[in-house]
Amino acid sequence: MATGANCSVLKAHQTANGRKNIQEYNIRNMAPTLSEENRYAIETILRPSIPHPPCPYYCREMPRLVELTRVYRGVSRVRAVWGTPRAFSTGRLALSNPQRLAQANEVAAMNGETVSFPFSRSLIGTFFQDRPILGNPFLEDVPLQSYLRRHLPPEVLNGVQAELMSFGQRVCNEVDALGRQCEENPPRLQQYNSWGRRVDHIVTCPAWGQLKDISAEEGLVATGYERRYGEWSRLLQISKLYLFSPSAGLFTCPLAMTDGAAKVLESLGASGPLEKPFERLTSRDRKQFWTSGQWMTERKGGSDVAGGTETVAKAQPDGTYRLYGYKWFTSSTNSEMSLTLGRVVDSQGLTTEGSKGLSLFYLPVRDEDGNLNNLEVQRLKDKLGTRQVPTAELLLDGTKAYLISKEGRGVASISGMLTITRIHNAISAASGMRRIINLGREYATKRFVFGKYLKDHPLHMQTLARMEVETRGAFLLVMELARLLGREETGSATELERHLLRLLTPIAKLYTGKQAIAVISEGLECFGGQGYMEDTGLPSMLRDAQVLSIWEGTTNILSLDVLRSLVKSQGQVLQAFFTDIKNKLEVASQNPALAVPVGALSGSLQRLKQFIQISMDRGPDFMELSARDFSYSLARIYMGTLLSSHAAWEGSSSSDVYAAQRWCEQDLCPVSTNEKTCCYNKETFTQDTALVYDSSPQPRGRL
Ligand code: UCC
Repeated sequence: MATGANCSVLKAHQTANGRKNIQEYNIRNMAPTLSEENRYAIETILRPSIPHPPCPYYCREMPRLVELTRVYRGVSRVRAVWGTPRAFSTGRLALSNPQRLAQANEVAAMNGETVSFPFSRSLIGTFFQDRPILGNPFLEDVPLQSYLRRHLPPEVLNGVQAELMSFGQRVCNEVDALGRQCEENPPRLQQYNSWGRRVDHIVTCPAWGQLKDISAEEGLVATGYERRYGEWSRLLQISKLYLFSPSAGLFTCPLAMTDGAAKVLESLGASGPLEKPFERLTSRDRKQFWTSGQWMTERKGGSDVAGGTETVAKAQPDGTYRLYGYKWFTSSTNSEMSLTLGRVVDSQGLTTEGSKGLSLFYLPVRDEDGNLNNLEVQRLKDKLGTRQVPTAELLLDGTKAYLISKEGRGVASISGMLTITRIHNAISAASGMRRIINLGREYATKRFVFGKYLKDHPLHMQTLARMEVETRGAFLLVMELARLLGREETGSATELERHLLRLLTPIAKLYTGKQAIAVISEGLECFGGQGYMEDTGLPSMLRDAQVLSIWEGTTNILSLDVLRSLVKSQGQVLQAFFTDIKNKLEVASQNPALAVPVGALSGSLQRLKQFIQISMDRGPDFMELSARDFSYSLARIYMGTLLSSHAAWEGSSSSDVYAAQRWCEQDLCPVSTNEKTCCYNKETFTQDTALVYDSSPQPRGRL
């Protein structure tokens, strides 16, 4: 039997039933034109006993076959001569035509070979596009490896690299499949047991529990608090989270809050009633490990916490409190504990309005007997993405809690938690971008279209390269936060670094969240229609990314937090920003290849300074209206500086230089550009409102 390019044997479906269908069809349709002899030949070759080796080239043969069958109609016998390979699509069209197939079968039969349907009921064709393969995400991440080599002292580097290498393998071999299971088996609420008793049990899939175990074993929270590597411990922890996040089925959400809660408890001394929870949150023992919730959002909203919190706290004789309220959005609600805000009721039964009335409480979700702590799960939220995470509405109805801040210092005390969860948010954003690029570039090496692989199409590579530049900027900003956090927590941070950490946290959260949505959306396009198919696992990446600009403070709320940090520090955070950039650019300017990006950054810094001068004369409304563009400007300038600084390092590559050059081609200071067009003037608000509502009759009466 012939094989290879000259083979006329088409791969047949291997079931006997399938063959029977083909056989019957052929004989019935070809009967009028077939001689007795040829009909016999066809019946013989379609017998199930004949083996059918695969032939990937069969489609290419078909145009020639069609030609031959035309000749065949006029003559009684024909010799099969196979033609030059042609395009697949032509062949496939020919094969999908039953008449031609029948003729092809006949020709092949006379040559002693077998032809059968590739697209019949029993055979779905032979071309299958290979899926993108996830490799060890550490091995595949050159920027991460390069960053670690640049910053870590040699005695730390070896240990960190080895740990990340083996963890990367675990992510690829084990975590990725568990994350997928969580996506496919979302949590559900079992409100009553079989006997009608209210139980409010949140049922998660086994994979969710396994991810919790892995998180404990790998020290995904503990690493940040054990401080095995001193100031570099956060960098190791955050690198691990960065590898873990895109595979982890959103288990990163409880980890973010757990890390945030541990930070708050540690800063409060982790003693008394806080000692045990702190140990649990930072445990590596899967049986001991707890996760924490962060219940801040009530019905009136999650942004205006000071104005929206209705929960009240009644003091008890034993020094604890009972909470009464309704929490509208509580994530990872099956955690063992939570931190939450409430208003302490005074002896006259009154509470204080606004931020000054809010205090911070710790509460265990269940009592010693395993019963819910006087709270009811009203329902699970129906979300666009993050469906793996149980998110619920909760009624607190006398929930026992411990006051852990000074009365009225709730927001200030929980802000330590917000810093951590916002950094986690940025980790998820940067790592989501990295994952879609890694899959996209792998796919580009095996997807063959328009005569070549995707990787050989310049326009496709341009798209991926633009995504890569965005991702490198985000990655460096996240790593810088990890470095600063590690230094702050070990007492080695300078004042400048502490200011930078405060300023860059909201900037990183707001900017990388937006980047992730854009880059991942673009990334889906790299797979064509397959990027839109749920069972590829790709669409959930976009759905999950959409939350990154929403939870833990929306883009506008975080822009206002940037302003808060300026006001609270009396401008010192900005001073630190300018000083740090100046220092980094001085070093980068030594490299002639970086002259253009350094020039662009210096120019943008000047424009930013001028804008700040202007805004100081214009008052708070002007600052507020420009807050988002202002934050974007800080983000772009700082990320460009980090890219240039990394490119100036002697161990950098030409790609690092190229990434810095490309980043700095964009408008690095949009706030200055927009100020020139009077975007932030008083009249703008009126014009914006008129534009938005235009001739809409409904709200006109209310304006
Ligand atoms: O809970 C949610 C979902 C949970 C799921 C989490 C999963 C995370 C996973 C991530 C990775 C996968 S969502 C809830 C989201 N809500 C927020 O993030 C709140 C957003 N709103 C704000 O951030 C607001 O701006 C507030 C709440 C901070 C505004 O409150 P106030 O009370 O009006 O603000 P004040 O009066 O300006 O600040 C009160 C104190 C001040 O300190 P003192 O009194 O010493 O001057 C501020 O300096 O709090 C301090 N403060 C801060 N300190 C406020 N914000 C900060 C901050 N960011 N850092 C340091």
